[in-house]
Amino acid sequence: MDMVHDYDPTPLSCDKDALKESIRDGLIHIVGKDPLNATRRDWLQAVSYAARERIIERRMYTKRLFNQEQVKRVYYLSMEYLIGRMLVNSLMNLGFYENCKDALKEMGVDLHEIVGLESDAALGNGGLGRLAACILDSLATQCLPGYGYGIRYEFGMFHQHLEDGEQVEHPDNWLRYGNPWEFPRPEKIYPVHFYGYVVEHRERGVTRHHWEDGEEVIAMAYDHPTPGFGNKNVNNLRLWAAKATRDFDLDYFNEGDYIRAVQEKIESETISMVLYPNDATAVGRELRLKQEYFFVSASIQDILARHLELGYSLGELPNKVAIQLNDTHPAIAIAELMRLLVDQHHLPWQKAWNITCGVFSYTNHTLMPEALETWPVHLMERVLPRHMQIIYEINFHFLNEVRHNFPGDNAIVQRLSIIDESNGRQVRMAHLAVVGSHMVNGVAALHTQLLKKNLFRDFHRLWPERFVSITNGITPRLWLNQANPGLRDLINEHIGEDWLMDLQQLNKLEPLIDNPGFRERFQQVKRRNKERLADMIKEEMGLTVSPDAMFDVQIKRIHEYKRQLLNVLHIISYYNRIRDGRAGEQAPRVSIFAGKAAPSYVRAKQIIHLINDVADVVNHDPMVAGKQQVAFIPNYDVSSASVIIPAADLSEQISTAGTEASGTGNMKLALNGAMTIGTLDGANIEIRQAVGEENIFIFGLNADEVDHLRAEGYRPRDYYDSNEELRQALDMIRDGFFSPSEPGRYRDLVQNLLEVDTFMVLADYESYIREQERVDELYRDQDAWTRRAMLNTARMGYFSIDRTVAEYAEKVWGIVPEGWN
Ligand code: T68
Repeated sequence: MDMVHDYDPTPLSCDKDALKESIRDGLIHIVGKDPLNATRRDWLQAVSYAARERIIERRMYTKRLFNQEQVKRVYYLSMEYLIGRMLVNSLMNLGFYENCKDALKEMGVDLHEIVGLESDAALGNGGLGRLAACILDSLATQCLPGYGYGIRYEFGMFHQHLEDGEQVEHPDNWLRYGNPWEFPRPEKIYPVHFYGYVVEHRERGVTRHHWEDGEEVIAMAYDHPTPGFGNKNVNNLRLWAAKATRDFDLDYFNEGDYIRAVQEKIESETISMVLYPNDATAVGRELRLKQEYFFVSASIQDILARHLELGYSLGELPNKVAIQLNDTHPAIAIAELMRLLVDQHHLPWQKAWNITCGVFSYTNHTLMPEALETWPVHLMERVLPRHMQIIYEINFHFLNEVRHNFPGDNAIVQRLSIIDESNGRQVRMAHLAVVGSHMVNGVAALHTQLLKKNLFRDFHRLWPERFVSITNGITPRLWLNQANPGLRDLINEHIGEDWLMDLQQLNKLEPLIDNPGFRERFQQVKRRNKERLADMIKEEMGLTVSPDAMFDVQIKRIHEYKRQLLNVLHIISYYNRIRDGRAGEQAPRVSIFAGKAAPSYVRAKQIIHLINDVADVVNHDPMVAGKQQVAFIPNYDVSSASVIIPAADLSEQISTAGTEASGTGNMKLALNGAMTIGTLDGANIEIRQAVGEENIFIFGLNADEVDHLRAEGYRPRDYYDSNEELRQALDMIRDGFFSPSEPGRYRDLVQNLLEVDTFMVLADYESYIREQERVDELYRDQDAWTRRAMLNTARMGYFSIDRTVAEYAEKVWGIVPEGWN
């Protein structure tokens, strides 16, 4: 037989006529439709296939090159990827968006009209999942050999509907129409084991462990090639779907108990059925632990198989493989790699441990106690009995090291232990992650400082060199180039396109702020973006908002620490000022919210309800007509973010200092020329440094002041007693002014603010209101405002995800670009 491995196709042409032919062929031969009566969705499928054919060719070459060059690879392990729509991204990254648009046009199809039919790939909750997607874009764009691993959830992030102002969740059946961007790999399958027990036996003087009985599920790979921008590099995101072992068992067909076999199939396949919609809280459910182990085990098996297939030895793992843990969700990977090295490959413990620590590193995304994952020892023992033993052994060696370093200090041993004995015996996944990694990073400067000072204080004493700060970033390809074509074109006209790969180039815009023509164009772009958003609000909610007003935007998950309530208190106070004739000459404002609440987070859902109740009153009050409006845009996702962000004038980043690890929405909004009002929290601090103090509105307590106030005994009621406007706003909420049909609706919410107020909303109220007055004043001078907004865009270069990823590559992964262009 002929050798097939040097088969080389002629790369498909990307010119207009070739694309036209591909699209037409795809429509007929893949989608199976007659062009004469194809629907818009059929065309969408056909175009997607035309892009897919070209992506996969490049993927093949990239893979060949990486193998040939014997590169070191980084594997990003993440439970979440918040990708959004793929078509425009693919066309732009591949560089034939325009050709494709023209090709379609000649066939009577408008590309703009079909892109909106694609479902968002919403396999994530919020910032953590979106960061993973931005990192994949950057790895491919920078020709870095980086691969994502995750779960192919059948149902992603729920769809949020509003019914009478309340959030109602609907399932996200994103695969309903098929997914042209994935390649199922039925041959890439790995068994994943749960439950059972461990048997020990001696073999030539060593104890061996066998994990026996229990259940087995098959993980099957689905590949999602991820093209880089401006090059021909295509990396891969491999997502695992759970399949019943029976599917792969021929006996299945000959078996009597057919119904039971099918039931088992359903039970196994539940593992990858649905994304847990919780952000910033840990889920203690067995299914969640099984999801985590399921994708981790398949990924580690796959990584080892590739490593060995390429002819490397296990000892070379740290030279050829880096694995990044996106938070602790995949931290069980540390125990899994140890299990495979020790139990299957029979490496001695210490050798296996050195390899493991050399491979892993861990990104922490939160300090909040409720978000720190711990698993009850009894649960871990039942579901993953061998891993529990391995964790004990890791802990044993680790605690010996601790005792050696801190002789006689028993308290530190307890504090550092991977097992928390104080709380019904729990495995602390963050401790496992730190112990098994050679690098641990926070996601912004303040966050890393606080990690060292609080959560990982003792670890930092033990291993100071293990901790680094790597500030998050965002991809300018999506968040400026695609989302804001008006601003993109304006920028390109003046400084060219180099900023797409080197965002620092945006500083070349700085001198243009003194150019009145440019300022006017910048304003016009913002205006058109606001009109586009106003159209969306009209279409989705039936609300007419005026693009003349300031668009004051808070878009993010609904959470107490993010303090949507502080924003609401300002809205109510402003409303009262207008009604009492105390407002003076204020600029009209539209307060825009969007965001989902975890379905089980009662207080967050109540906050959504309150925002909508306030909106209802404000939007119907003739006394404030033309001066104030409130809009809660339902179902916030990557696609709606791409419309809202370019239209924002003001960006609300108002979390209690010390609670938001970084934030990335803050970066997207500032990059698109919104001014920030924010606390000294997360990356806001670095944004202030980058854009300059005059170009950002900072208010409120800083992280130290929050600590001190808490330590000396915070008394929220004092603020209520001493500030009349605050008192009036809170009384209105409490007494049912915004919920006349149910006056007691928010009584407990207000009560909680007065008595507990964990996130110090009342303490920051006054300073927030004052800063909002400064915002208003500046906004009324449109020219001055535009200058500052432009400086925000010009100075956000640092927050490119390419800078972030380059830092990981250098400081953590030890990988270098391997390019072909
Ligand atoms: C976010 N975390 C941080 N978590 O809140 C944000 N949590 O400050 C930061 O910018 C971002 O990560 C990226 O670093 C999250 O989004 C989650 O979504 C999450 C999901 C499951 C469990 C816990």
